[in-house]
Amino acid sequence: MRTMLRTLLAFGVLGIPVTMTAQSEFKLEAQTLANPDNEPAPVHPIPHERQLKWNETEFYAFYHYGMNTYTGLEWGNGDEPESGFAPTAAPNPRQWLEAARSAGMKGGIAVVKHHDGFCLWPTASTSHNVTNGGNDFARNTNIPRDFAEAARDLNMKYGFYVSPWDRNSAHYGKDTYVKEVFLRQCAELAQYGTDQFEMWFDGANGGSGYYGGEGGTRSIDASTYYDIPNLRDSVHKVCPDCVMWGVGGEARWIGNEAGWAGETCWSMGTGTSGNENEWKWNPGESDAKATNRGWFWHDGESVLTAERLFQMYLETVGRNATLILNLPPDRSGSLPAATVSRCKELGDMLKNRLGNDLATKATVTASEERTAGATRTYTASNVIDEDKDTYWATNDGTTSATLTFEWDTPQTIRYVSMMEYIRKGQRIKNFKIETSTDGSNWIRQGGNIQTTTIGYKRILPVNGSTSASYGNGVNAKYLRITIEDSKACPLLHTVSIY
Ligand code: FUL
Repeated sequence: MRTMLRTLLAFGVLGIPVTMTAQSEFKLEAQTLANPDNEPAPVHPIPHERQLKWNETEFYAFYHYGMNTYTGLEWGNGDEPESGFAPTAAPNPRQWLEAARSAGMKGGIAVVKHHDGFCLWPTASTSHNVTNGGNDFARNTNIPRDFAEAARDLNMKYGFYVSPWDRNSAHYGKDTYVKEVFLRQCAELAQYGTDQFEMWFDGANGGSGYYGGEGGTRSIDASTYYDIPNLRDSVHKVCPDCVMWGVGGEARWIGNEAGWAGETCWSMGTGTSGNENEWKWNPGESDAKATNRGWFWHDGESVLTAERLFQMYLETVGRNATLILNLPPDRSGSLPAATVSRCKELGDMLKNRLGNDLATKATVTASEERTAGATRTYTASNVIDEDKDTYWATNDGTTSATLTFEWDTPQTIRYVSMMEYIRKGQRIKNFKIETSTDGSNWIRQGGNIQTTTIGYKRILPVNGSTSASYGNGVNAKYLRITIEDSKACPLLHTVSIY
C-alpha cells in the first residue's frame, strides 16, 4: 500500500502537472484503406472505453452516511465534534450492497466525506475522522475498505463520493487545501481498489463554514481550483476504469435530483437533454432519493413505493442516463428493514416486467442489412443474439430503415428496449414503434412520448406512460421499429421486447 501511495503521489497528484489526456479522448481509429470488415465509420464524439463500461453499470446505489446521520443535518457546518459520530453497531456496507443487489442494481457509491469534512476512514489528511469518533464502533470504522471488500465479494461495482468542498478545513479556499488535503484524500481513496468505477464530486462548492475556527465565507472557482486535469490523470493511472463524475468531467449531472432524464437525451452536452452537436462525450447520470426526506437518514422518513421507483428507472435508465438511487443507512450503520424490503420489491418488479424478453422468440427482418465484411455481419438477427458486440446496421448513406419482429402467435407487449452501438457514436435522431395483428395495418405506440434519441439504452412504454401502472399491454403479432432519421447509418446492438 505504501509503495502504491508513493507511486501515486509521484506521478502528479501532489501537484506535478501531467498531460491532460484522460477524459473523453479523441480516439483516432486506425484507418485502413481496406476495412475488410466493412465497419461503419464512427460519428464523433465517441465514448472512452471506461465511459462505456461505466454506462453498463446502469443502475446503482448511493449511500449517504456520516456525521449528518447523527446530527440530523443535511449539510454539517464542519464544527461538529468527532465524538458525535457514534454508530450503535458496526457499520455494515455489505448489508447496504446486498439490498442494492436485490433491487437489481449493479453497484454503489458510498459517501466517505460530505461537505462537513468528516472522513469515514483513518486518513492522514485531517484529524476530523473516524479515529477520533465517539465509541469503538466509530474508531474501527473504515467505510472505503469495507465497502470495496464487500463489493468485490458480491461481484458489484463500487466507488466513493468525496466532497471537494470542506467546511471543516482551515485550508479550504487556499492552495494548501488542494495539495495537502483534497488530492491527498483522493490518493488515499484510490488505494482502496484499482477497480473503482466512479468517483463522485458534487457541485456544491464554497460558502460559509467552520474553516478551522475562522468561520466566514470562502468561495473558489471550481473550474480551476481543484487541479482537476492532474487529479483525473493521477486517478486514472491507478484506477483506469474510474469515471470522474461532475467536476471530473467524464459524466454529467442530469440537471435535477428527481430521477428523470429528458425524453430526448444525448450523451453530449449538459442537462436533461444534452446537445447533439457538442464535441465531447458527456453521458448523463441521474441522482435521486429513494426516501421522502433528505440524502441522509432522518427519523420518521419513509421509502418511496416500488411503483414510483420503477417509474424513475424508466425515466432514467430508459432514457439514456444511469440512475444512482440513494439508500440512507441509519444510526446503526445499516439500512432500515423497510428499505431492504422495498429494494427486494423493486427488484422483483423489474424482473417481472423487464425480465422475459419476447424479442428472442421472434423472427427479425430489416428493410436493409449492411453488406457483411470478412469477419462481421450486420444482419437484423444480431439485435436478438444477446451479444452486445454484434449489431445490425444499414449501408452508408441509408439513414432511415425498419426492423420488423414477427411471432408465431400474438404476444402481449408493454415495453420495447433498444440499445445503440454507441462505440461508434450516438446517431439516431428519430424513430417510431408500431404494432400490428395482421402485418398490414399498423398502430403507432408510445402515446405522446418523444421518440427522438435512443443512445446507450431507451425503453419505450407502449401505452405512452411511465407512471401508469403496469396495464394490460398491447396484443400484437408484429412489432416494427422505424428509424426515421440518423446522423449516419443507424447501428442497434440489442432490442428487447417485454
Ligand atoms: C449535492 C450535495 O450538496 C447534497 O448534500 C448531496 O450529497 C447530493 C447528492 O449532492 O451536491
